[in-house]
Amino acid sequence: MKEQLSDIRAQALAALEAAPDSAQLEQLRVRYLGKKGELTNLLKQMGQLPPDQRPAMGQLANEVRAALEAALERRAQALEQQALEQRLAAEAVDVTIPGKPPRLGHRHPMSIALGEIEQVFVGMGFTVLDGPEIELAQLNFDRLNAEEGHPSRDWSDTFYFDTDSRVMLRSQTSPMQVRAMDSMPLPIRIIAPGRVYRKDEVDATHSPMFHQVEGMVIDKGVTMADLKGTLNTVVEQLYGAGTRTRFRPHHFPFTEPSCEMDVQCHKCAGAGCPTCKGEGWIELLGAGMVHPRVLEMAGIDPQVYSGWAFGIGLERTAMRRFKIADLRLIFENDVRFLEQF
Ligand code: 2U9
Repeated sequence: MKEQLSDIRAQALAALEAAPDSAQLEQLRVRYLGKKGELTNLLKQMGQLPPDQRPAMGQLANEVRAALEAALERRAQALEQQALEQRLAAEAVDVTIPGKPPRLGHRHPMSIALGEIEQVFVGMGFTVLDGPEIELAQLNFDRLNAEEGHPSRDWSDTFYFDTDSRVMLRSQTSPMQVRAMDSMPLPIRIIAPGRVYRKDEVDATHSPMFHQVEGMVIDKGVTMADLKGTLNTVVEQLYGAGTRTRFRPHHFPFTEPSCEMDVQCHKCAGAGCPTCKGEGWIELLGAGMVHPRVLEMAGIDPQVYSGWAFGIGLERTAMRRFKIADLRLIFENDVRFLEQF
């Protein structure tokens, strides 16, 4: 029996040590230590031994059992460790692999052009205002001295929401200046950039949605000299010192007197070339002294206060600035176009 015990011990220890995985380890446990296992079976035969040999054999059997259990435990731990190492190796992240660089976007040319204009005006103490694109015709037309029957109010020019022409997509950002006059303390120095809408067919120079920047100053003693001085300064900051300008008389319902401002063609210095269509000058913006009736309607006394205002189309400015030939490119968002800025 002693021999049998040491055979089982030697066999079992060798088998346990070589068990390739936990399933086979479990099979070995059942085979040697289970209820019907080899060691258990042997112990059952202890009764047949002479009584004086039983204690020694019992002790030996217990030692074998303890040795097998310890070997089983060791092997189980080793297999567990092995499995963990395999998993760690398989799931390892190589932090030394270079990352994929994110594709950086580009600022849209309109956004660049607007940013430049805003920077100049903010530098002169103007506040930038933002406001609703769905407006009351009251603020878009009436309060700007374009009363019932004015051609710009026509259904063929304006996007109305209702049949009695009271709510519309703003056709200019001027209602923002009206809102400012109604809500801000005087003096006022503001610019109002944003989208405006007019019923135009799409082509290389027209779009039913485009952008304007309008601006307005209201204070005591403001004159046409302030208008010209300020706008000349803006032009010099945008187009370079010494850029020449000229002012031509014009008509707008909301300003009196009104004018248009041209800049001298940068290509030919006024001589006339294809860029300025032989004119020597390029039309830049419209402006004028805020109409006394517009001030009155806002509850501002035109005997005490006066103001000047201007409006500029942003797409045209951006197209000139970046030599963009077709307006539609600005709105199509083709990355091959946008990547160039
Ligand atoms: C108030 C009073 C006066 C805004 C002005 C213009 C002249 C002008 C055009 C430029 C090209 C529109 O985008 S465009 O088609 N605008 O020429 N706008 S003065 O005058 C105002 C605005 C608000 C209360």
